[in-house]
Amino acid sequence: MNDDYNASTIPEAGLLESSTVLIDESELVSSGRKAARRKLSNVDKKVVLVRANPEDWSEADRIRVGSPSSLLAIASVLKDSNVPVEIVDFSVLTKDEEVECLNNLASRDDILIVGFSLMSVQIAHCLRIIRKLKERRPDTKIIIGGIHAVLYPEETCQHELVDYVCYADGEEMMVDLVEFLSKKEEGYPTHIPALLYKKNGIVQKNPVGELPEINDLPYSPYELLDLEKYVHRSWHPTDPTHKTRYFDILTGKGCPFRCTFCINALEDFYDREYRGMSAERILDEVEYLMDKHGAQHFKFVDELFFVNRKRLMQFLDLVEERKLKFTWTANIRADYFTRTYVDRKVLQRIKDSGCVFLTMGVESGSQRMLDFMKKDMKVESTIAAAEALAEIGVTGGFSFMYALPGEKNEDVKATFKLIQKLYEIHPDTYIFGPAIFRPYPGNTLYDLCVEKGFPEKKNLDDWDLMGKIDREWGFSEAEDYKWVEKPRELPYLGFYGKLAYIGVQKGTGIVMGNIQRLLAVVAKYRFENDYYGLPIEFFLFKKVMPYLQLLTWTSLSCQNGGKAKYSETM
Ligand code: B12
Ligand code: SF4
Repeated sequence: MNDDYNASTIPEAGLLESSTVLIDESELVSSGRKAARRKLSNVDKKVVLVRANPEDWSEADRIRVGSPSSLLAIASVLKDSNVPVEIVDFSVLTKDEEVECLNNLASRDDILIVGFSLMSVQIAHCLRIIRKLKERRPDTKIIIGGIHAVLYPEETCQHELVDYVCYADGEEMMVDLVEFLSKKEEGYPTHIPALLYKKNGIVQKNPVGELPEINDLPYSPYELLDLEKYVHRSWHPTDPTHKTRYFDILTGKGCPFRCTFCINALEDFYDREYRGMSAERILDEVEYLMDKHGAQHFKFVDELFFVNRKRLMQFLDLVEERKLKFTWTANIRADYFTRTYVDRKVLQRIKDSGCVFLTMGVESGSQRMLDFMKKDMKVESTIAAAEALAEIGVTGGFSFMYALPGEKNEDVKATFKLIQKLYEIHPDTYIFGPAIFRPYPGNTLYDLCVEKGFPEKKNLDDWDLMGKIDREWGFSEAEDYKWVEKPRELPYLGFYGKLAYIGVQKGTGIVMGNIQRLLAVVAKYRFENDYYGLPIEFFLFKKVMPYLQLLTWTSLSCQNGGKAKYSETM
């Protein structure tokens, strides 16, 4: 292995090395072997797996959506066990297609069970789909899995329209459930791990059981998707010239860090353990997708692709050995750019292996706020990351948020100053946000927000916010941000800060770019003087933006919730 630790010239910054979490190689499963999976016979009805649409997604968002990785994982094992399975992804359907698809689903009598993978923003749409299905066919069995079910298993199962809930990995348990339902035996599925069900109206919860070996999972069955709807994407968020044949791959789960706004900080969330595929298994799937589907670009959607350095080095060695030619993007932490982790030499190898874009959650330019959210990161680490990326010539993506409890105006200003600096260091930088922080359930920061008066949602129906979710605030409204002095001004703060400091991002159209340049001077004055009286520029943009958005993606058009946009990059 070519791994010279000391050859670097990378500057050290602050706590860089101490915050890097290395995972022992023994925690990785050995190689790309396939488990001998049991085959079910006589399953004559289908499993339909559904991704509902987040309510705040526009038609423009839909053309950028990644593949439904959780459903693909469940489908891969069902398929391997001879269970007929379909995936219906409402995220890529137009409004008209959606109506037709729903009517079609509700009229079918060949469905054994319908499964949803649920994020909190998808609940409103999911409930509408289930209602329609149950209205037409009350016997349709419904199972809910996904992150919301993991966070709120009992509350989800209590819902009258829900029959089953899976609150951990669902690949193997779904096969057990299909077997149980197909046999039409009396009794309850007491033997199926990670499952909740109702017995005489009372929710029952089975233990999690053993989690499946991640390396043993079959490849994602992309052929179950209407593939052409996903693969024509640019790896750059605003620059369409980087359009390529784009595939999402998940190569590991979990993260050992403890950022208080993230679900991974929950102690009982899979024990915060990282489970990663071997480099060999990853590249076997990469090669398979290149051969079978003509894949050219891969986004490793893991929250932290780089958490295991040994795997990273094996990955780089194998790409070279196999002479593979593809491009890729992944999430990294800014404090990984150190002499002992990703030094210049390793970064050069990363670039040579096809990496074009590295994204990282920076969150804030204020050290006080970084410490508050237990990011375990120094502001200097982000500067060092931008310097390293600039030197090697890889595009950097940095995401930010604001409006956290305890945050002051000067903290937000520090964030924008940092953004300005990142551009100076590395002009080929993309900034996600800064967006208003969305308190998603399942982490300690959310609990703090609730303590401060953020309205808590107690059951699935409380999340049924159809028509009330917007891109600015997510599922909240200004009044919910009790910890902010003038919450109604939050959108202005972000808007004018972006105009003043982010500048015109790559790929922005000429018209839009010139409008932004013109308004930057006014924006700077407003932002620096905290003056947001008569924000006509803001309203003008909001009116004009939807039309301009059709022409191009711009930094200002990406004004959705902080956590939401952030989560795409981490
Ligand atoms: C990859 C990813 C994406 C991908 C793909 C999303 C998808 N699957 O549809 C993309 C980039 C498209 C994406 C987008 C968004 N994401 Co996202 N994403 C992730 C990430 C990093 C990994 C999820 C994943 O695929 N894991 C791999 C699979 C195999 O594992 P899994 O999801 O844990 O699923 C297992 C079990 O939960 C269970 N299971 C899951 N579904 C089902 C269904 C059934 C029927 C059964 C039986 C079991 C089951 O079995 C699975 C296999 O073991 C998570 C972070 C995380 N830790 O989960 C965030 C995360 C899920 N995303 C999040 C958010 C907010 C979003 C967005 C709303 C952001 C936005 N506004 O743009 C969008 C919504 C997109 C959409 N159209 O649905 C939040 C959700 C928070 C919440 N409370 O809901 C998370 C948790 C990030 C975070 N830290 O906050 N995301
Ligand atoms: S924000 Fe990123 S680094 Fe922090 S715990 Fe979540 S996934 Fe890990």
